[in-house]
Amino acid sequence: MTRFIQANPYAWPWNGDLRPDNTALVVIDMQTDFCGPGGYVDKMGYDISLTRAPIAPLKTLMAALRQQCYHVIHTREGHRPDLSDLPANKRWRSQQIGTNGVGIGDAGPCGRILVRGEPGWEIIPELAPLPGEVVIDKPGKGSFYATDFEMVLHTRGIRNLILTGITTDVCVHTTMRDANDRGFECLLLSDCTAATDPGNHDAALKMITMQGGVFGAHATSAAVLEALV
Ligand code: C5J
Repeated sequence: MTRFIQANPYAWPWNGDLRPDNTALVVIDMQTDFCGPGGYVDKMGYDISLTRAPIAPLKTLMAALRQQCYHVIHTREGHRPDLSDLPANKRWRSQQIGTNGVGIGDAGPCGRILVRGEPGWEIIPELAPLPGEVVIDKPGKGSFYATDFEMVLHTRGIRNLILTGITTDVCVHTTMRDANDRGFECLLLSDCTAATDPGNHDAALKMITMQGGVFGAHATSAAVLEALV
């Protein structure tokens, strides 16, 4: 039996082979530092109502997919407390905007910014992983670089990735592009992702639709629920 989700620019996945055991919901970086008051994005002066917008639809979707036994995998961007995995240029750039020189690794209202173990680095309670769900800790924007994400996907026989989280144009897109190059079939959910700039979110969606779906496709969480639940 084949099964498809209504998506743009094609009904997803390409081959209709959509099952709980070969498909994962990937929830990227829903951490206080990216969407909570006093976190990194808030400190930079961006509007966190934008990055908080995916929380409600994602919560509904996660509950529905968990009930159907789909894989749920979470990621967290963050660095070791000694900052030995933080490139100097990444740190320097993070200190340039709106933060009065306070950037990644420095103390902020939610602890040291994007440092593993600090309150701001934690996944927000509304979307907390359940015991047994895989959490990938990544030092970069993409979920594959310097992590065991690909090994987990292969070990579990996962071929299809439903990508959600923040931010659309940075960590979600980087992960999608990299996953696509590795042969995974990717779907990005427009209402379960967000950027710090709405124009960038829209542009990131449009990019996906080029060349017949250059990195995969995008859809809404409603389309997923309609097809799978
Ligand atoms: C950023 C992310 N934007 N999770 N990280 O720095 O997208």
